[in-house]
Amino acid sequence: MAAHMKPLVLHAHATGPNPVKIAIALEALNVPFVVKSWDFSDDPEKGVKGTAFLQINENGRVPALVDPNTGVVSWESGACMNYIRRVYDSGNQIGPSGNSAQDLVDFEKWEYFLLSTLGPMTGQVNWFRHYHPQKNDDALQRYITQTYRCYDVLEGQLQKSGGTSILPSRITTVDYHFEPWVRQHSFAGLSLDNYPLITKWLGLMGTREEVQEAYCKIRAAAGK
Ligand SMILES: N[C@@H](CCC(=O)N[C@@H](CS)C(=O)NCC(=O)O)C(=O)O
Repeated sequence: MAAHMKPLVLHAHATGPNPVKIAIALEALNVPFVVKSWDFSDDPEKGVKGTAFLQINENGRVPALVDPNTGVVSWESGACMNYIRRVYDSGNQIGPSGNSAQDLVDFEKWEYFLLSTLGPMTGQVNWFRHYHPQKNDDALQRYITQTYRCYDVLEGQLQKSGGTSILPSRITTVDYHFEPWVRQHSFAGLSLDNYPLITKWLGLMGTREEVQEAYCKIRAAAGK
């Protein structure tokens, strides 16, 4: 990256999975960035539902990514990731490895599967397990079943690479999207015992420098 580049600002949370994906991608591309950590309150200065943060993202959720080099502000992890790829991955290090119509669809379908299904289903497990004020076992069970169904689909896909990457060709942002959600399985009370390839893939992801650095920066910004 050019030495004169100003660091991007990644708005994040101490433990929320979605900002982690963006930190991993920025690390992979050596794009300089700083992390600003928020809590989930409506505190005007510190919370994602407070006035300061709502000026960055009117949806009141992290990640948000501010790029002082271009003036672009993005939010929704899918949009942040696509922005990073368009602007900072001109050598295509982390995008789809092939250029055929099928390669591009394969890449997008796995990203969308995480963004629309595995991530939100896991999020609902977390909600009904940890935060919902009334006990609701039916809802909890529904989302547990749906998340395990997603794990079944992912386990099947990982057979194509022997558990080394979600797209068989190489590690891409698809892996970065999945990593923090799958890593939080135990917080959601979910087990990987029936998923040997997911277990292998998660172990390999955890050894990667861009992943380790991303978690370090997000934790440090939150004072953890
Ligand atoms: N679909 C959004 C989800 C963003 C999201 O839900 N972020 C969580 C943290 S991982 C959040 O900010 N939660 C705050 C809240 O629920 O109020 C994305 O992919 O970025």
